[in-house]
Amino acid sequence: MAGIRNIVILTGAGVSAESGIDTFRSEGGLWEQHRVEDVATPEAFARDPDLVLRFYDMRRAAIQTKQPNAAHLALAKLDREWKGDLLIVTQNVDDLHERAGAKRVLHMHGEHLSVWCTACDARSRWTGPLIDRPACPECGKTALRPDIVWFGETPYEMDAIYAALEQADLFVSIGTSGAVYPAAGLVREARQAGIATLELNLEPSQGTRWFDEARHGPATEVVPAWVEEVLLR
Ligand code: BV8
Repeated sequence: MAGIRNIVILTGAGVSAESGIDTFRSEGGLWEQHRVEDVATPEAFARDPDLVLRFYDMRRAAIQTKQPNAAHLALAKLDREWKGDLLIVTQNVDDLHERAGAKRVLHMHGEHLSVWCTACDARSRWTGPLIDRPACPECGKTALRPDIVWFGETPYEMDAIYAALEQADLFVSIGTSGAVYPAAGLVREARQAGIATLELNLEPSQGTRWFDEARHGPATEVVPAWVEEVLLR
């Protein structure tokens, strides 16, 4: 890890798996229980808003009963102690990185605990259900939707992500299958920029060949071990 100053970390559902939050593409995962086209696209929301709202109401409630795991806590420790730049770009829509104490976190696919008013564009923190069409706290209209980036929608803060990548010396991908773009393409951007790349995942991801190094195992084991190593460098 010599010469590493600035780190960009990409996390996916695998970092929250051991906290009891369903991943998407594993056995019995979310996309086995629900078709993406039925619950995670703007067209689905227009076609059957109740189905989509119930899907997100269930998940929003579920994450509030879960706790951060050792991987979240290790990344929060790295965030606290790392003297250089560090950005945790998460595809996850849970708040476990923040509840573990991480500060430099960017949710590129939105957040369960945020709602977006399609009437006034305001985002508000929200912990309850949306199925009963509550009024927007800002404008009072009943036009709230999950503040989640659905398929076909543009991920949040891509400019900030690419800017952080330009300054990075190390790109670490943790707990993601590498199935969804543009997140899955970040490792290629990193590699083309000559940045060192490391994959920490339960098993080889779809993009594993793009990584200089890959360590496979449960996040609660491989992530704390890596954090200790990089803090000792
Ligand atoms: C975009 C919110 C343009 C929803 C998500 C046709 C039409 C329209 C678009 C497309 C199209 N074809 C392709 C696209 C692009 C599309 C895409 O990539 N589709 C894929 C399926 C081919 N992407 C988009 O539409 C994106 N928008 O492209 O806009 C654009 C492009 C560039 C710049 C500007 C604009 C929007 C994508 C966002 C979709 N929303 N989430 C919700 O949460 O309900 S994506 C969803 O999948 C999750 O957010 C997650 O982020 C993402 C990836 O899943 P993972 O996190 O990787 O989870 P997964 O289950 O797949 O894998 C878990 C991994 O963990 C596994 O590898 C497993 O081994 C590992 N693991 C498990 N347990 C552990 C573990 N690892 C360690 N320890 C463990 N214990």
